[in-house]
Amino acid sequence: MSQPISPELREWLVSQLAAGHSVPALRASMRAAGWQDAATDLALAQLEAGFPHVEVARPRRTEMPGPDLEGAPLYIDAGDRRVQVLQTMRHPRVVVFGNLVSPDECEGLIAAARVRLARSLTVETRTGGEVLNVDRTSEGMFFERGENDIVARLEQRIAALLRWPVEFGEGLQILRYAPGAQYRPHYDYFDPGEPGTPTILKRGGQRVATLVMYLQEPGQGGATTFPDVGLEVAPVRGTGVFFSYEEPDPATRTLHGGAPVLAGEKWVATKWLREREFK
Ligand code: PD2
Ligand code: ZN
Repeated sequence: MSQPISPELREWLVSQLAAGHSVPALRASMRAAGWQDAATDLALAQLEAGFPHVEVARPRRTEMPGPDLEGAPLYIDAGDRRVQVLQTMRHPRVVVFGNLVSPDECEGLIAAARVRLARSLTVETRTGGEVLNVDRTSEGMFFERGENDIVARLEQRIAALLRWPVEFGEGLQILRYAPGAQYRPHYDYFDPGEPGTPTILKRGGQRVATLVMYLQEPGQGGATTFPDVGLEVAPVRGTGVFFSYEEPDPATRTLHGGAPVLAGEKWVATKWLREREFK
């Protein structure tokens, strides 16, 4: 039936897991080394069968997306751009970035998205389907990953900035908020208690982090709010707010919302990061 994994690979996997590397990180390393995901999954499953003490099925999440803040840098080299670190918070983990998206990129994304807008749907964890959500009065659309040059460039930049593989990200979502539109406070992870969640998780696992990038600032209102900690991030064009959540749990304090736009139009791009490859 299946081939046993080689002693060398087994030894390497055990040492990596023992050193605290997560299964997603191992999968990324193995992919970089040319392994197919199916082979990786098989190797990890075989390892689990032989080493029940190694938690392969539900590892402690030791690796998370996020910028390298070691040494309290003011700037981070994100490959093609020097991104500013404007503000950081530990719990919840929130980082506000400046110089993240250029004015041309903002305009290009808006122009490509505008013609494809529809009233925003959210994933409904009750069924695993998509529904119109009264809590979200914006309009939106999704780009495929790498769909056009701007999207591809931005995805590479985000991967470098947040140290998370491009393949672990969902397609970029664009939202437009007209005056009065808002996004009531919610969590971005999928509620583990809902019956539709296991179906959703088959594709890429849980969401573990969010990056909201501001493409057009409204005249007034439209902050991204974190009600648990009283934080409001101003929707300044070209900047973005990153937050991460190790567990799908309110204890992460990542409840957040989009405050009502009071004047003008607010446009954002959201990138959600999953724990595994999102195919
Ligand atoms: O547009 C926002 O500020 C916002 C707020 C909360 C976006 C999202 N959530 C999201 O896209 O999940
Ligand atoms: Zn959200």
